[in-house]
Amino acid sequence: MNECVAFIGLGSNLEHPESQVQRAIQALDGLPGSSVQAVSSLYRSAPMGPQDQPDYVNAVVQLATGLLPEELLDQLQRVEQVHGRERGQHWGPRTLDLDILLYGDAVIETECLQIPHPGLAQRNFVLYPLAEIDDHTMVPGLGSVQVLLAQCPRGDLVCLEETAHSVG
Ligand code: 5RU
Ligand code: CA
Ligand code: CA
Repeated sequence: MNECVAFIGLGSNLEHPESQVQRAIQALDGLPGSSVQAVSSLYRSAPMGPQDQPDYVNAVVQLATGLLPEELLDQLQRVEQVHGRERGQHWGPRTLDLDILLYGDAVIETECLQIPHPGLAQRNFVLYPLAEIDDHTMVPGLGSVQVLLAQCPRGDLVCLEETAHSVG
């Protein structure tokens, strides 16, 4: 199979965010033709964008997958549904948000999918956990995670537990 390494951003700020994220990591490992290769620590931070919502818990996983980007997106949206995600206000609170941050070195811009994820370089809650897994990873068009991280203030980001680890 033609396997690819993708990085997935996880976020939750409703209904026990830490357990939502932990369960989602298991769900990602269970996706067809996919396995989780590394998991970052969990991080807590105040909401960026609309502020009238609870703090978020975020993490990043490295996923080896045989799914194509569109297939992976479809699967991630299913997992969000299973976790009771309701489509409410744009950028509003959610039980689970799963974003494809990177898919190999692919650059994709369609109606439904933008890879690399457009907010990646500005979002501390994405860059810090991503760098924990592999700060040499290249973001197409932008450079290494390490360099982006050096330009991104840590802000109020709190690491809940140093739990980053490789799997297998
Ligand atoms: C505007 C700026 C809108 C940054 C969004 C999360 C953004 C969030 C999250 C934290 C959103 C998109 N804040 N705000 N973690 N998602 N801390 O996952 F990210 S809405
Ligand atoms: Ca999303
Ligand atoms: Ca998001």
